[in-house]
Amino acid sequence: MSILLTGFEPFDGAGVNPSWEAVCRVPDRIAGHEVHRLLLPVVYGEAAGLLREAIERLRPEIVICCGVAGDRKAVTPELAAINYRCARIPDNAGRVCRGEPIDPDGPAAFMTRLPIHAMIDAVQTAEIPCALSLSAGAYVCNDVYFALLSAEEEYGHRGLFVHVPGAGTVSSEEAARAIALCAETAVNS
Ligand code: PCA
Repeated sequence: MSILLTGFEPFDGAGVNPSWEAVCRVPDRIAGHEVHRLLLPVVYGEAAGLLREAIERLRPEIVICCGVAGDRKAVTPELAAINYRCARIPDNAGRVCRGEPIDPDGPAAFMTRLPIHAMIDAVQTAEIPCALSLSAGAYVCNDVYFALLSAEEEYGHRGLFVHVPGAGTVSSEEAARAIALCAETAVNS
C-alpha cells in the first residue's frame, strides 16, 4: 500500500505555506507503507490536474491533501468538497472566481469515504487540537479536494483533505504528527 500526501505553495503574499512545511516533516514510511509527497500550486484547475497525474502514476491507496486555513485554531479534517469556486482573493495565476461550478456536469458535493471521526479521535488522543470541518471552502483547497474525491471511482484510492492552522497555533511538528496519525488510521481501516 502507498500513501500520497500533498501540500500547497504559499499564496496571498505569504512566504511559506504551513501545509507543505508539515507534509515535509511526515516520516517516509507510515505503518510500513511508503509515503510520496507532492507540492501543488495554488491555481484553480492546475493543482487538481497535477494531483490526478500523480494518482495515475503512483496509484496510492490513501491520499491526504493538506492546505492551510489561517483563521482556524485546530487541525481540521474536511468532510466534504463542494462543486463550487468562490473566493475573495485571486489564485496564484491571478484568477478570481466569484461563484461558478468546478464541473458543470458533476454532483453538488462529494464526502470522504475515510473514517474521519476515528482520525479526529486519534489526533485528539495525541493532544493535538483537532476538530471536524464540514466544508473545505470554495477556494483552491476545495478545488483539489473535489478532484481528489471525484477521481476515487476511477483509481480506487480513498482521500481526505486536512486544513492545518496558520503558523503559531500548532507547530509544524504537531501538524505533521496529526497528518501521520490520520494516514495511520486510514491504512488500518
Ligand atoms: N489554503 C487555501 C489554498 C491553498 C492553501 O493552503 C485554501 O484553503 O483554499
